[in-house]
Amino acid sequence: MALLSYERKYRVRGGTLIGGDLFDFWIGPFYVGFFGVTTAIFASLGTALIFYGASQGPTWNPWLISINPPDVSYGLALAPMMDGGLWQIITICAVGAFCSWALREVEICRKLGIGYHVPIAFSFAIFAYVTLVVFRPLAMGAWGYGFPYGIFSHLDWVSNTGYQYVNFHYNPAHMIAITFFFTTNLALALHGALILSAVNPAKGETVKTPEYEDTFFRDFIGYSVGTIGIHRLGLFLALNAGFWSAVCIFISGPIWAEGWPEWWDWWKSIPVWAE
Ligand code: UQ2
Repeated sequence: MALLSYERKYRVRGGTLIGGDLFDFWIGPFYVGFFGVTTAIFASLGTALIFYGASQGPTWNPWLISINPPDVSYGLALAPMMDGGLWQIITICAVGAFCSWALREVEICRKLGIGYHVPIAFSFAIFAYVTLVVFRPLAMGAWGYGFPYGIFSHLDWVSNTGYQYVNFHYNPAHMIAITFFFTTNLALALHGALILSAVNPAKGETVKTPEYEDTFFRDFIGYSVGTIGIHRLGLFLALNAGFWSAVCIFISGPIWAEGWPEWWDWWKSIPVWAE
């Protein structure tokens, strides 16, 4: 079915979670929905506040603009607007926009009668962000532990936070997260290359079927994970990368407040070789 006639068939009422038929319409190619409206409101307000904060700051250099969280001395209280309050409201707008975006995906899935894999996947990214700016600051007792909204400033935050735990590469959850990021990269490189090798042939050659893809890997390593399997594997690897990233930063501070290299001292005190 051609895409345009298919769109006519699926662009029907229903599937909304809230608001009934009220926001059940499209603007051009974009589905709106209640959560399209809330996304637009949160995103516009958040963006406007970032520009307002920038206008009150010392620079318009896009690399150096930074909206900073309050000082840790404010704890979990609301801070004055120019002293971290803006960061707090912008964080609420960001979480509101991201969650609205995920729920808009859910409504589109319901309209189409497809699974919720895409919004579930996106929710892992939201979870990682919320861990950084909400869960970990809550667990540590101050909004000041969130990261600043600026290009260079957030890089400085990552660097400083890492060195606070001496060598972040000794963080076991960080090790797991990195391993998942790398393996995600390997899987997508293999998959992208394999698909192109079969369906984007040289001039004069024909497009090859999935049997060729399977056979390549059977000949090569004696195993093919399969055409659905590679997508299950890819989703599994990518979600774990995001999940363990959230774990690795959450345990730094609330669970383990010393340097990560020292964490491995348990290894030296295993009775077999410890005196
Ligand atoms: C595969 C397959 C695909 C693929 C890929 C493989 C036909 C089109 C890439 C090969 C992948 C394997 C063997 C798993 C590798 C494991 C890790 C952890 C990277 O067999 O089926 O479908 O795209």
